[in-house]
Amino acid sequence: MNDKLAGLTQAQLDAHWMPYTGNRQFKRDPRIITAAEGCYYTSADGRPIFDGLSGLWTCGAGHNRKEITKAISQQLETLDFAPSFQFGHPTSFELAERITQFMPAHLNRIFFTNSGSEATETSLKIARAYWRKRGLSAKTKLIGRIKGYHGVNFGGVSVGGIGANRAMFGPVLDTVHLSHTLLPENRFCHGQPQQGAYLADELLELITLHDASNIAAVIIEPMAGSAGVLPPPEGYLQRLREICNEHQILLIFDEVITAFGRMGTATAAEFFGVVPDILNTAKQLTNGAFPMGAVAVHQNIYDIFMEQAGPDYQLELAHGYTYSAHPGACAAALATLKILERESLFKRAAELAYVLEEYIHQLKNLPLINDIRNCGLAAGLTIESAPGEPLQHPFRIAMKMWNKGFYIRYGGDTVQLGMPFITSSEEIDGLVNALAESILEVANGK
Ligand code: PXG
Ligand code: PLP
Repeated sequence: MNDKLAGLTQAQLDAHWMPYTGNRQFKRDPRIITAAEGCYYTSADGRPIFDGLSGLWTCGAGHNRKEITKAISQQLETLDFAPSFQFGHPTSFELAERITQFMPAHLNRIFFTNSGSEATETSLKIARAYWRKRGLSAKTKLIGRIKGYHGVNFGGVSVGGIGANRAMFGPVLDTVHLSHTLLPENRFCHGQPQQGAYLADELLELITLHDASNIAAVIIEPMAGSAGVLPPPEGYLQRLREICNEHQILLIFDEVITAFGRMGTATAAEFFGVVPDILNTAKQLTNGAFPMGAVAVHQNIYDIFMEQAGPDYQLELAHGYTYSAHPGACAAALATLKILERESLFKRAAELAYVLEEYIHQLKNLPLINDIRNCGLAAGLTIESAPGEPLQHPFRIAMKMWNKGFYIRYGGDTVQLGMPFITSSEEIDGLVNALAESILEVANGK
């Protein structure tokens, strides 16, 4: 019976304050994963569990890719750690140049972090420092968007637009937010909605109010992930880009979920045809096998830092993490990019995106379903609230799915899917059928 616990004691369970988890519920009824291979986990009680979210949007190439784990172990056996402040190791330079091959033209200067949250902080600090280097030190204000998720550090929650992530933590940075783009008229639309490009013009109002001379950057997820998979309305990103250009405001794309294949392309910038000044990545970069983020910066921005510094031994940017460009992470990323390319996994994700789109919208007429959205190999469903308990239905649906052998994400009033790029149409069909069953069970109070 207790094999569900993988031999753990209650004291061990209690000792770990788990992130973004209902700790009390989890420790009463743990969901422990002990192994993974391809698109499947093994649960502690020995069941195969289909990975409907590619880890946490991390493992598109499938789990336990030997090429990646070997590259990491070989690298660690040769060089376990090297300081990346003032000294370097070959793999980080090789990786930086390799990443530029996946980025839009000119986003060719790469700053390494260990997570998406750190990528956010790095991009916001570079944006502010850039204007200061240009003699425009009043340009400090940061603009985010409602429903945006940019990680959990103070900069990230300041520009972030999910109330629950900010509510408990007191004053944050001085930021303002654009409206989100989830419009009722776009419910159940397939892919990018037609309505809503006009929402980008809100940036003009913010500029009127705060003045461009005080604004450093706008940061958005080109397709919002965590809030429930919100593809941008047609023309919206283009309009934001134009306004940023006209008013000398940097545009930062947070592509922590979208970069390296989720959209069926290397980046969402490529998918939507809009190029930011700074592009943040993490997650899929190492296929989840090692923590790493990377911030791709336009060469013109980098050049300003190089030109506007003192003697050449002086720092151009007082910023960096102990583990920036960790050798193990660099090896994992190089091996991941090789697999993504060799197996044409972006193309495969793009093909599967059509399958997901077709299947997921078949759930439209089920009870509790208020909206369904899809873009790339990702889908989000908005679930009707239980009276007085807005979070209960998604939680119960996800628990039913776990019991049926499927891992999906639930959060807020949504459930989300983002299966590995190596999955099959049959597996997507199986997942969507199980989801339909689970929704019906919850709707019927089972
Ligand atoms: N930006 C974006 C757009 C993200 O999606 C982060 C920054 C922060 O990355 P780190 O590595 O610090 O977590 C994220 C992370 C989910 C889920 O289930 C999404 C994230 C993290 C965990 C779960 O949707 N996004
Ligand atoms: N706190 C202390 C006391 C430190 O010495 C350091 C790094 O040297 C940090 C925090 C930051 O750690 P990291 O570079 O891993 O982000």
